[in-house]
Amino acid sequence: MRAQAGLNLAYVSRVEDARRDGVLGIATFHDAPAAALGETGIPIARVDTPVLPTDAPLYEIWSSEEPAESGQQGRVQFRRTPEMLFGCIAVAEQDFAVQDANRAVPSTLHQATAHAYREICATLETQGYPHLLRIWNYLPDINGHSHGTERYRQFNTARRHALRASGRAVAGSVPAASALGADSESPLVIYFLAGKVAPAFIENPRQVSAYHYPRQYGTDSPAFSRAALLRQIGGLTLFVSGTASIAGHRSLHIGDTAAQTGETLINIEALLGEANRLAHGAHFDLDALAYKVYVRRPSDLPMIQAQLASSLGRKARIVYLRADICRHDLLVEIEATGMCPLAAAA
Ligand code: 3EB
Repeated sequence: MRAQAGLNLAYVSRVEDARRDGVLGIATFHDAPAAALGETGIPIARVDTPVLPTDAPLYEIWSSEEPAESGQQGRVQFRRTPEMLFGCIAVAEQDFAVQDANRAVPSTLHQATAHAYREICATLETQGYPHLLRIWNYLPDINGHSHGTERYRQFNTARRHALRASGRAVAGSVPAASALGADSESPLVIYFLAGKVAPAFIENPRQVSAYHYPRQYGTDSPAFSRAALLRQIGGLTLFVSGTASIAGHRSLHIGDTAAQTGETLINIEALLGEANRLAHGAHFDLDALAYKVYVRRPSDLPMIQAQLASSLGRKARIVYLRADICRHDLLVEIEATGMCPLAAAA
C-alpha cells in the first residue's frame, strides 16, 4: 500500500479535476473560471498572473486525506485538518487611506500588507496552527515606485513589521515564500500553509540568507527562508521558495535568461542537497519535484522550456506563469514542491 505524504499538490487545467475529495485550498491563475468550483467553502486564492503559453486555466490544488473543515476569520478564508491549515486573503489597496496632508501615511501597499499579515498571524494564533510553513505573495505592480521607494521594498518593510508586531520571528524561523508581481488591477493576494509542528527551515549555502540581505536591497530585509521541510507521519514535504539567479546577495547573468535559468537550477540543487541531509532515509530528486516557473518576458518561454526539459527530463511537472520578479534585473524565478512518502512503521 502506498503511504500518503500527508499533503498533496496537483496542478490541473480542468475544473472537474479541481473538484476532488480532500481539497484543502486552491489557487487559480488569471482567468480560471473559479465560479465553476461552486459554493464549496474551499478557500480559493485568485491570482492574476497569466498562464503561459496560452492562458489556459490553471488550478493549484492542495489536498490531504485527513478530515477537514472550512472557516473564516476576518478576511482570511481557511480550511484545516488536525495537522495543517491552508488559508488565503485578498486585500485591495483602495481600502486604505491614501495621503494625509499633515502626516506621512505609509503607502497603500504598506497598509494592505500590514493588514494582511496581521490577519494571517491572528488566524494562526486563534486556530492553533502556529507554524507558518509556506506563503505565496502576489503584489500588483511589484517593481513600481512610490513614496520614494520600490513597492516590493514597501512590502518587505510592512511584512517585517507586521510579523514582529505579531510576536513572530523575522529571521531564521520564517516560512518558505514566493513574492511576485500580479496584474496592476489585482488586489494583494496571499495564500499560505501552516502547521501544528515546526518544519526544518533550510538556507542555501550559495546565497546570503534573504533575511540578512544588505541594505542596498532595502532597509528591511525580506523575511523568508530558502526552503522548509515538513515531516508528517506519512511522509516529507519540501517547499522550495521562489529561487532566482542570485549568488551571495547579487543578481547574476544580467540580461541572459538562459544563464539565469541555469544558475537558478544550481541554487535549487544546492537546496536539495541541504534537504536530503536532513531527510534521513528519504530522498528528493531534482526531476521528481513539481515546479512553478515565473517568466518576466513571454518571449523567453521557449528557451526556458527547452532548458528545463533537458535539465529536468520529462518526468518533472512544470507550469509557467507570466510575472514580474522582485528585482528588476531578474528574468526568471522558479519555485518547487517535493513530496516523499515514508514507509509506514511496521
Ligand atoms: C530572492 O532570492 C528572489 O520576498 O518573499 C524569492 C522568494 C524572492 C521570496 C519574498 C523574494 C521572496 O531574493 C526574490
